[in-house]
Amino acid sequence: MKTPIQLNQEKLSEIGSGIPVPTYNRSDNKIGMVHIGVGGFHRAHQAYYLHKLRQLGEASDWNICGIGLREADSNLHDIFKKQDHLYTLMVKHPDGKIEPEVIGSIIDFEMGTANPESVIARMANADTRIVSLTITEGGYNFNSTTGEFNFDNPDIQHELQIPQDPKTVYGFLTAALKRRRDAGLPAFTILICDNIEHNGDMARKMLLTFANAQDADLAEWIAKEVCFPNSMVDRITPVTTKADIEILEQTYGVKDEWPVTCEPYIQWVVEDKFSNGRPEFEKVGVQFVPDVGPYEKMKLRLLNAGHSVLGLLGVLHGHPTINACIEDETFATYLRAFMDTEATPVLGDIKGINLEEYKDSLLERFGNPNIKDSVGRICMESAAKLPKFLIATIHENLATGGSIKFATLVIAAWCYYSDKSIDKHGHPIEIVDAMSSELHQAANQTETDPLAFIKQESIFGNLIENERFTKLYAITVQKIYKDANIKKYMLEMI
Ligand code: CS2
Repeated sequence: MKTPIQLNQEKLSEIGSGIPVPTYNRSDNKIGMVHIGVGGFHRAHQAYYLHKLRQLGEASDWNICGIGLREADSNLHDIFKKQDHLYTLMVKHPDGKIEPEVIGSIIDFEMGTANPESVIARMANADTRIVSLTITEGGYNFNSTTGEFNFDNPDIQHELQIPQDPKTVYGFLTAALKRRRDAGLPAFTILICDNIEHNGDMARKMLLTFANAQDADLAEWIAKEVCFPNSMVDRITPVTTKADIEILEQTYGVKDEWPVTCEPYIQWVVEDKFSNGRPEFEKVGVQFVPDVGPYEKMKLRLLNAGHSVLGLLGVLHGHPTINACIEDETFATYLRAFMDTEATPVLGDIKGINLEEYKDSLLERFGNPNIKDSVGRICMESAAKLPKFLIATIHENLATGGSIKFATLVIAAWCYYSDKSIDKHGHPIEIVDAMSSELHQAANQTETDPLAFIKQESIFGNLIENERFTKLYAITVQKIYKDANIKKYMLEMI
């Protein structure tokens, strides 16, 4: 085997013809977008769309500067430094084919933890016209049930007292916007790319609440000047594995310490309201619409909820991946039954979309055998995800008298998982959740109080007061605690 080529700007021309590389100039260009939270998803989605646009010879003013606000981001920072912010996107097709492409649209990366002043200056720079975010569903610092901003967070308290030393997105955004206002510069757009219904409206409400506590005049200026388009984002992006890095080295001769893998499907639907211009993303397939609401609800309640249904039931059964779940007929049938009888009836009217086709396509995407999306990734941070993905559907079905049994089994499985951290074979499961100790504590009381888990108000709201739900949940959770034979209980329902 030849020595693999280290991915960086200088070596780009040595990369073989099997891998397309950026053909645009990356050195002499402006940064127009600052992105907070450069995980795999951002690199497979927004950065990919911009790369496509740049390959067309356009958008040279819109390059991305990534920002890391967590210590853990310094790993990517160091790798990006070696690789001149280049990385490989490996698109994995269901037939086993892999399409790698080197992406060049991110041209800088800064750590907010190391140098907050430099990050504020970057956002306040006249060239920056959009600040976009993927900081995960749990990153927005609000209570899932009440929707209210959480002022108890010590980082929020810190930045309210010392605005020049921001810690969270709220501190950084207000510091930068204040500087722009004081300099007479136009505001940037705040573009949220996380899986939250009305994500732009939510971010607007949170930022204004925070800004108001800091400086009421600034809050007023932000309310008037900053646009927060809602957006629906979609591309399944599994966690990169060592095997992916090896395939890239051995089959394609490229040494990239952190490539990103994803499915072929990609979608981005955005409301066309921007404070200070935007790239012509429509040229590369982004849909601009007046109201993104129906698209986001459909995606969250079918795709994301569908993932959680498979993930939480699958992890207890011992399925390692989402595609392994779909290969199991019981899981595929159960998922479709959940979608048809519980998720779809409360979706309302989604004009112009054939929901049957959409659901068929989801089963196909989940079944992509080459993707190997681990159930572990899906179960991560369930406390932040499930209120929006699944629990909202239960609430709505309770209000309309609709079916709740498929979703209830998932909640009961989540309780068992949070309590025991083992699958039905007794194999340990690693739980990654900001609320893992609260979840464990509540779940751990199930044997004496079967309803203990759903008493967590910040996750379940007032579900505990609904007798129809509590009766079914109590029976279901007690069954699972008997033998954890999740498949048996799934089969009883389909
Ligand atoms: C997943 C999403 O986080 C999750 O549980 O459902 O990451 C999903 O893969 C993406 O939203 C797909 O667009």
